[in-house]
Amino acid sequence: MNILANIKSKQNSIAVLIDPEKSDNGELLLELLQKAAFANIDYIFIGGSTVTRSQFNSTVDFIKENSVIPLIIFPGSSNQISPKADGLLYLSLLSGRNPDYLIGHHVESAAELIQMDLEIIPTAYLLIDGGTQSSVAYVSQTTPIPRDKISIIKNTAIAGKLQGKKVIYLDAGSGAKYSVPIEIISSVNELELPIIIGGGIKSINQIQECHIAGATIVVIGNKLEDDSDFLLDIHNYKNARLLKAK
Ligand code: 1GP
Repeated sequence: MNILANIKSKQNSIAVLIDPEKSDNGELLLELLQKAAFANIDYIFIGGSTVTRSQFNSTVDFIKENSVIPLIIFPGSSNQISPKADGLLYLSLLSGRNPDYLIGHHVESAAELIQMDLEIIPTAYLLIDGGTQSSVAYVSQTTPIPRDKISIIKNTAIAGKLQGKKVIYLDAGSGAKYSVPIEIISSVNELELPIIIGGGIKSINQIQECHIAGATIVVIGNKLEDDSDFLLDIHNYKNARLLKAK
């Protein structure tokens, strides 16, 4: 499957984010994958801020053995790469000014990555203030863009588009108190690139608002760690949208 073509052709998608560091319980992970299949989840994202290579590889193996949902790497560092995944969000943390996350990790993994049969998706990654200090902000030692600075956010996304990024990921950070504001999504949507939204999404209402504002993929992480039955609500939401589209 061509992942980018699939992303472009499918609005109203939902991704489940799996952090290998928090997924050492095989039974729970299996249950999550089964519920994700039932909910018709479009993508599984895998990645985390502080994951070891062995944790990463064993979680990729487990997911691939137990799920057919496309697996996309959302890497926190250069060691989070695997040819067994279906695609990789090749993130440039454009909201920050830390060269390690703009080019450093990319150079570290380049020789290995180019040998892998893995679809690379150049992604403008923008951290937006979500009301708490996120792991990404702490680990990358960058400051998120304030949530009321819409023109800075839009200009950063435009710069990403001009650099050739194919996707824009707006992230309020895992466990954010406030998710990315709807006005920001609508404004960035004018660039006509697929938009991924994540961070602090905990309700169907939030998912729906993001989709209506133009989000192509909404990512759910934390909420499912506490309550995997939320996938049953997602199942109903997806079915209702499908019926409407008919
Ligand atoms: C964070 O976009 C993801 O990078 C998901 O955030 O864990 O808050 O859902 P949550």
